[in-house]
Amino acid sequence: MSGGARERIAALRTEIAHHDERYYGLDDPQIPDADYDQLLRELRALEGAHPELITPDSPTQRVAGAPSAAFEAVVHEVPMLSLDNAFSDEEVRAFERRAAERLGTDEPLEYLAEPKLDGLAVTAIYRAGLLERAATRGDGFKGEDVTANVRAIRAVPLRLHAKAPALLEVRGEVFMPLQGFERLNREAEARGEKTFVNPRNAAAGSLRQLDPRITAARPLQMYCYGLGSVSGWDLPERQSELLEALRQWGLPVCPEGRRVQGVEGCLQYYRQMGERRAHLAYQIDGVVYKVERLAYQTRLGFLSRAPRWALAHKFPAEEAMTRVRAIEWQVGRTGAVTPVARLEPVFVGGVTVSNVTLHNFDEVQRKDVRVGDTVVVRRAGDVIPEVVRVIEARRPPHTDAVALPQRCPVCHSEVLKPAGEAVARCTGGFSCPAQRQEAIRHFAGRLAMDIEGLGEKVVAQLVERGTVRSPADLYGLGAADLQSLERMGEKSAANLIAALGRSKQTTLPRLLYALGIREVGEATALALARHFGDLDALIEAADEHPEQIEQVAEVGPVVAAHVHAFFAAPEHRALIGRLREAGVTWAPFAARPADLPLAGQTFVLTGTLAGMTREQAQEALSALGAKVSGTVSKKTRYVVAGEAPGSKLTKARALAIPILDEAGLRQLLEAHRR
Ligand code: JCF
Repeated sequence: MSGGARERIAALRTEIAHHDERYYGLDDPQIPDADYDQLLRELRALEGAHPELITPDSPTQRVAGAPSAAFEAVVHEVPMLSLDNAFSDEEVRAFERRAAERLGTDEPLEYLAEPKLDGLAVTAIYRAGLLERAATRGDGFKGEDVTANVRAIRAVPLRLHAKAPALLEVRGEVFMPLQGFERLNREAEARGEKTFVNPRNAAAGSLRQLDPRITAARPLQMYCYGLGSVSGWDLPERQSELLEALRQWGLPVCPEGRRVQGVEGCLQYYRQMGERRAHLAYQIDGVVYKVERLAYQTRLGFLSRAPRWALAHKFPAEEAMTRVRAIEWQVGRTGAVTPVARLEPVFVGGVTVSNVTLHNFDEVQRKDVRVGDTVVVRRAGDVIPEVVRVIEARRPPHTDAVALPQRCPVCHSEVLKPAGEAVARCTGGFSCPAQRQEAIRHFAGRLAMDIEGLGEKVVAQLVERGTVRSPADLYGLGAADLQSLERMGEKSAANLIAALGRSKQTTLPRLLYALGIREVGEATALALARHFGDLDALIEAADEHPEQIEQVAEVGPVVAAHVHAFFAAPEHRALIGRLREAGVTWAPFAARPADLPLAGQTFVLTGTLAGMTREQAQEALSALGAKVSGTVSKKTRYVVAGEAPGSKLTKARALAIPILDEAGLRQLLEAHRR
């Protein structure tokens, strides 16, 4: 009486395979994980009652059999090639020239461009549509049989759809998406186990497990990109059609592949991918170009180990190793004493890095970075470079852990690190030349008093000579003081004096920002200006009713305390007095919300922005008078769409509401900066 069960089992298997494909192959799941698990449970129960109906391609049989003792060797019938690498546009152009020459054509070639996944190459053989064997690349000729492990990867179908060739060997990359990698490491850390260095190692380690149950528990993905042996199928004309066929048979293929025209199309794709790289769900280390026409691929053939019809165009490596020459402490505007590693210069992420901040003492301790250490430095996209970790095996003998300086390296005042805080600070205040210098630089900055020509080098000299001790001293500078500075001619001195003169006419938000009150950025300065209208009102509140400061929108107790403390200090009151005496003026800040540039406009945010948090975007917009709302309507002025936007974007399109990407938002904010 297994007739009904037989049908239900078949239906469940098809349905589960379908959801595996939706999830892994199409990145578009149709059902929640819990529902999927329920299907699997039902199938397991039915198979338990009817063991005679179990077949190897059942999704319950992904992990079957005992752990093996070793991996058997597998000889690849068609060798698994590597790719030639290009590191520059010129090398890509040379690749195209060589290919065109061999083919005897002048027309630009067409290519299939795709990301180069950072995982490990695997080959999988399907016979009569069933996964029969899978192997690693090994040396390209001989790999290891990892069938049991590859079967355990849900991204890899155990059975192909109908019409798959009698024999199909597909090649692709097994990798670990970043989210899964981070989760895996979090879990390992929580158990006190060793973490994986990067997703590539995690994928490789997961695949090289003798117990496939471990592989099954790892979040692996596979994207197929080519073929090995095939029979029972006439190859299509193009690489893109080949990939489409793999997709049709139910195999996962990277959705980012594109047909591009000529070398310029390749380079454009490379740049686009370079920009998107940081936002992809997985790591890539370059892009791959393949000549589209398979007939051309055949004619181009191979040179030793690599095809002449494909090229890997690498991104600059994001990680590199170098040595720490010194660890120094820098003193910032607010006295924060920050450790900086001086490195042997190293080319990473497309630039040469020789200094990298270690952020604070806790981080130095956590990473245990020491002078003489070999470290891994990472620079991803435009993110500031960081020390990822120390290679302890390369630590020279007799090193000491770094200690927090007791005294400021610049002014020798005491350094204090309040318990529970990460930041240590020099207690010297304005008496510390480093703090003075940074305060003056900040004061002169573009978003503060905007004193053109007063750059870092000029400020450093003025402070060093003692000509300028406080921002107010700037307004007493004469041509003679300036002309004697290095690389300062008569002309630039005159320009700087004119710029100083112009800067005296300022606005209250600029002045408040320029004062350098801790935690008061430009948005907070604007909020304070808007709330109090004039400086005297703010000072009065700070003196008499400090609780009023907390009532300002966007100002919390910490910021309020800093504002209060700032105006309580006599030297700050003296500074304000001297600025006024020097002729610095600002109009009372009359900006009622209606006067702000984006007043009356409603914005809606959706998706993730790369360079700012949602709160920052919200704050910046509302500082300009805009309203930020959660729902799109006809009245919405703009929808700002980041990565992975939601249904708000769909709605915006339906209502024909203008859509801004992150660059557009930045432009708009910049245009309205005071
Ligand atoms: O994504 C990759 N790592 C990748 C490797 C993509 C490809 O299209 C490849 C490859 C290695 C060899 N194609 C070949 C022929």
